[in-house]
Amino acid sequence: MTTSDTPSPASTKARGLLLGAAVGDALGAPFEGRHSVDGAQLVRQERSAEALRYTDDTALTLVLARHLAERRGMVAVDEDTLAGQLAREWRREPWRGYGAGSREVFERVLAGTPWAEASKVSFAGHGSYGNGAAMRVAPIALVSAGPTHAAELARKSAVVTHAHRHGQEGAALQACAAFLALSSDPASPLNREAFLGRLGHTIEHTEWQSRLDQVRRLIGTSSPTFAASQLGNDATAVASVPLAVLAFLQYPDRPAEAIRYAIRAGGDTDTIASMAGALTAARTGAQAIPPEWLARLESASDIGDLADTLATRTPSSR
Ligand code: F2R
Ligand code: MG
Ligand code: MG
Repeated sequence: MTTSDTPSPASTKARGLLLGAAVGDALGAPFEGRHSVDGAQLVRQERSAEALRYTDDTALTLVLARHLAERRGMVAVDEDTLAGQLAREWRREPWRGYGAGSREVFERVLAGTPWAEASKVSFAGHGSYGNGAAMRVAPIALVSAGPTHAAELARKSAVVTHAHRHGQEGAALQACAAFLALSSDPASPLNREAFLGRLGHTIEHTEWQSRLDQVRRLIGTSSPTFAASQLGNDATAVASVPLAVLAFLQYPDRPAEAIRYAIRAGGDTDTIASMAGALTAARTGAQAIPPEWLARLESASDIGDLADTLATRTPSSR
């Protein structure tokens, strides 16, 4: 906060990024795994008086955010420290709904296996290409000096649990998108073509390039289920991060609409809505998130305080 107690623009955007991620996760969580979600079901969830409980997505996003906040003046991401912090968070609250591959890595890390070995054991030695590294990565944007740096730091943060290249590239794409959203001016219309072009420049893998081409073609598609049928909406990185980017590009200035679009697409609703919420509210700032959602969100005040701390952190040079 500034001395006058008016949030600085950096603080408002940092709050948007973290709170948008958490509220998207919590609103989407009850629908995770559904083929699709109809409007009436979503309206009921939006109007309920019940607390909005977040899942593993936010739990691990907050671990990474605290990791970055603690490392002021040091290398931004320390893999050994981060692996232990993520694993201990899982042990503290294992009921948040973790992916099986991540659980296996955390168990091994807690038993003393180095993360570089533990992360390679899952999925018959291939390592995970799940979206678990992408879903937690958005805070990286708050300490990055540019989109390429965000992607580099994201890969470092991802590799401790997701040994497969696609798991890491998903995190790199989401972090790069978060950086671009955070540094965009909400007073000017978003240049979607330039945004996608910059993402494509950072992520060179052909599989990801073709997903970005599909996203470009789908902008303006009003049906989230059709978008999901083209881009995928499951718990793998390659079939979820592009849909979150599309939800953002559909509604770059309306976090609630981007989150609704992501949830109505079905599939991995908590995760895709969390990633879309982080991107959209990082651009608009937290004041664009419906206040009635934030009033119901678990730990919203602590999440906001953590965002304020990160907003004062100068970009890491490493
Ligand atoms: N796990 C869940 N949701 C199901 C249970 C929730 C339930 N409501 C509850 O309360 O228990 N959601 C969370 O998991 C996703 C993030 O996953 P993460 O951390 O990447 O885990 P994992 O298991 O490594 O990967 C997810 C899936 O991707 C596929 N996959 C990954 N690598 C693979 C490989 N090499 N070969 C084949 N398949 C691979 C698998 O289907 C994994 O299960 C988020 O949705 C989060 O919300
Ligand atoms: Mg989850
Ligand atoms: Mg999920």
